[in-house]
Amino acid sequence: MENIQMLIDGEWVGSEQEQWIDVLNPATGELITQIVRGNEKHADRAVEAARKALKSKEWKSYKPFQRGQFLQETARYIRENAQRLAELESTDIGKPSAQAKGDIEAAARYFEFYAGLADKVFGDSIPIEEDLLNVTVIEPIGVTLHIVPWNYPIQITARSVAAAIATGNVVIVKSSEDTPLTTNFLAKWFHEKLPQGVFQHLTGYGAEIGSALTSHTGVNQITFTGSVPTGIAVMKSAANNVVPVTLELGGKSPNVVFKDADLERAVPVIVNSIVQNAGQTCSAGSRLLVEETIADELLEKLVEKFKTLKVGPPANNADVGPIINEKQYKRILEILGSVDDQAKILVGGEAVQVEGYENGFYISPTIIEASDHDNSFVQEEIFGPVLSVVRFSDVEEAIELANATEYGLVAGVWSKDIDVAHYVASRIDSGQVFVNSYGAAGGVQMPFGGYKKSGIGREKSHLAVQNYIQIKNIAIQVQL
Ligand code: TXE
Repeated sequence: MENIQMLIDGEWVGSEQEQWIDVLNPATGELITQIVRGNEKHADRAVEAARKALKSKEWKSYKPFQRGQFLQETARYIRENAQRLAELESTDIGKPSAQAKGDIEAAARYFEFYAGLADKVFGDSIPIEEDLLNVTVIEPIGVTLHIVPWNYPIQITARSVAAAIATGNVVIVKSSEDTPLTTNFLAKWFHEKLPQGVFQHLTGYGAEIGSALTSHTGVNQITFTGSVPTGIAVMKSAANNVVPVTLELGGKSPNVVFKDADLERAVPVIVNSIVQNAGQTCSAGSRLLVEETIADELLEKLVEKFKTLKVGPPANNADVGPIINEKQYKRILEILGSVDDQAKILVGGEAVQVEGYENGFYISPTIIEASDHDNSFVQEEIFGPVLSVVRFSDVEEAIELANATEYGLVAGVWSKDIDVAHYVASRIDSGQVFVNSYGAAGGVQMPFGGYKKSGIGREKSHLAVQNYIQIKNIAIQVQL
């Protein structure tokens, strides 16, 4: 595959003089392509171009409904190219083809959803006194920076970029050093269709071009998805410039299963919630809290199911793909290697060698039962196909444990008793709670974001446009 160039100020940047970073296929360990190792100078140039584009007549003259039409066309373009985009996403991340296809459709849905909203974001008129016309006017916030991780690149790019363009902003995307392919594909479309500088795509290491961008005084808003420590660093940079952030920082999301739950219904959903994308999902159902009296029965069913899961590359039509890179792979294996007598591995727990793919980073789907909820397996985000289990004895304990981590992104509550389900759902500190289900294939219309260290602000849904607007109050005193 040809090398990937950055899109800055309407030009493709990536000459032989640049430094380059290898991008590997995690399923095979083979080189896919190279990306430019972007630096501070690239960041400066991109921000300058973005500021110019923001003020340009060309972009300002796009009416809201025309921005909506463009976003609709983008959704159509994504669907027309769904097969190719799914292949790129699968190659970049190693995710099974069916999951990659689901990601592409979700990306199209984001563009479609915000297309519909583009001309429906408006202010108020506020009655204050006679002959004073007081109105709020909605303006774009300006230059928006989108720092995207490697686990769902096209979905995460789409959800914030679509909302930002719908509201008339300009956009700089810094894709992950591991997964530039689908954003590069979209960059070519934006390059063709939008005025110069409205959409720019930068590549490189987070600590280099990423941090040059987050600390840049010309950036007006930052949307970041990634780890807690990096999120904190991004927020500190933003604070120096008094710039708002939207942070989505992952979790240790529980499925809470009560004794009257329909286990036939729950088991496949719980399994999918942790093995999807090899557990590398911010909203993964990585914690299972189960009522003591049904724990053995549920765990037996889960172990049985885990044993049937096929681990391997997309080419083998596997259920569980590889871990994204060697660093993450080693980290997960180290965590699994540290199991002591406070925890027991019920299934999995080891590296998997896949014939013909010996350089890929495969780990078997794993269930660990811990005797104590304070155990690090239960507290920390492992970001692999690892389900941590703890038993509880009653409703109050279930709620206490569900809330006993520093995260609060998503939760699932499983019970046929509506009183129990609603009582628990309303007491869990979590941005989303699903009852007798978990996840919603992208959940485009549902507000998504974290309590506690899972983040700040909400993405997806109609609420996300709030991240990308400024409100100006105009008061007109009338006198004749
Ligand atoms: O994350 P980082 P990493 C969690 C998950 C995982 C851990 C580490 O637990 O095991 O994070 O993954 C860019 N300024 N999640 O190291 O460092 C970087 O280039 C600006 C959860 O990959 O947070 C990449 O594009 N940007 C998560 C992105 O930040 C910086 C998804 C994420 O990298 C930067 C991914 C800096 N100083 C990991 N440093 C989720 N919430 O879904 C890095 N980046």
